[in-house]
Amino acid sequence: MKKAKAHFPSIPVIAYEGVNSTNALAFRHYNPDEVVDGKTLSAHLRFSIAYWHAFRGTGADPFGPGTIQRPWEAGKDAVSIAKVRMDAAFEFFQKIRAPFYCFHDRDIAPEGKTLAESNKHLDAVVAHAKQLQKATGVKLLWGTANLFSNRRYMCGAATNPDAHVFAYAAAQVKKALEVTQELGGENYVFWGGREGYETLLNTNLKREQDHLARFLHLAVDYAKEIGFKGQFLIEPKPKEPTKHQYDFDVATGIAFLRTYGLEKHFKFNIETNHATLAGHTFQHEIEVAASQGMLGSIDANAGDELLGWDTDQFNTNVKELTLAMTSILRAGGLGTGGFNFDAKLRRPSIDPEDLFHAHIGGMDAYALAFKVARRILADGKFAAFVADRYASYDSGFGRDIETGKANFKSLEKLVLTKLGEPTPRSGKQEFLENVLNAYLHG
Ligand code: XLS
Ligand code: NI
Ligand code: NI
Repeated sequence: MKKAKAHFPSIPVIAYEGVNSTNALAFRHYNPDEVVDGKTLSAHLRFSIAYWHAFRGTGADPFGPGTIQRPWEAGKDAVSIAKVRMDAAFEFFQKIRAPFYCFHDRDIAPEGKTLAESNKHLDAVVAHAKQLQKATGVKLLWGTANLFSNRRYMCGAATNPDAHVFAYAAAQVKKALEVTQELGGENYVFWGGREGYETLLNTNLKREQDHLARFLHLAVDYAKEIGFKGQFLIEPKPKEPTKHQYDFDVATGIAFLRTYGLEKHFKFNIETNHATLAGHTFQHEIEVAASQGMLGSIDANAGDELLGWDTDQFNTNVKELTLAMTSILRAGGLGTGGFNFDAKLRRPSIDPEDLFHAHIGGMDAYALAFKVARRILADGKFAAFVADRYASYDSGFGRDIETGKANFKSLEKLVLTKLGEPTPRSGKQEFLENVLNAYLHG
């Protein structure tokens, strides 16, 4: 492959320089080559760049069009522009030291006038992506289909009241699965897009949920048919764009999958900002998924405490990330998943360099959280406290409760004849919060 022209000529490959570095274009905590437990940090963290934000985000908001203008967004036809943009993207992936990227079909190739034309565009750009992946070693963490931007999807895709739209969405996901497989994608994500509703005055909720489940079954069947081995992931979100999104949170997702017999085929892609929109912490959502062996991957970002929508900011809150990391590591990690920066630059952050500062901050925060979480788990102080708190279930009548040997009558007899009144024990929350702070701030 011929050497492409540099799109970020003034920016070097980002190096790890350690905590004392004052170089804004260096990592202070993330050393991709550092070996921890026989594996590099890069292999532990599996960072991924979200194509839609990093290379299709323009800073547009409801009050005005985009502010971010990239020099490579110029040329005659949309497919050629898409290829040059992709060259810039892969240069970025390499310079920021991200081993993975993620995309929606329509992020990487322009939609055509017909489905056949869209598929043709996609094939042309996927061939280019395949070459770039081979040349750089950057891999596809997951692919997905954009089933929410085009006006045909204004009332949903799989949950659209019009079966014609369901059929179109099915055709689009069929192709998205094929290209994800072609590019060696390790997962495939289903975020609900507009799968939800605005008002029950025009909506049959039960039928829409049945249709969503039918759609997911068709996807499972087709993946099997073509031999796609990637992990299927549901990405829950409670609201936005619709008022009531069907995949509200992880718990709702688990119930939905079990109701429709889909639970064997899916895990969860948990996004920090979606967790907070649902009124949960990031760690809560991780813990709920992990409790059922369904933790799949992370969309790494953050919301704003004062704003109630998906602001998709880069997360530099080491405390929040440390708590999340303890749950992820306790669950045995993310498997084929990774940490995908589903996060965008603020509207006034228009320099190409800002893309680097944003991701450096995110990667450093995660790497630091990873290290602190490992220390916390190795020390085992919280684990010992929790184990002791539940110790009454380890033997005697507590064990009988857990194993199903006790019943209401036997327990009543026990209380009346032997146990009497329980002695309350402190939960020691403030003490534990101080222990946590000592890990974070020394
Ligand atoms: C939107 C979602 C979206 C998914 C991929 O809120 O986070 O970006 O990650 O469709
Ligand atoms: Ni996301
Ligand atoms: Ni989101």
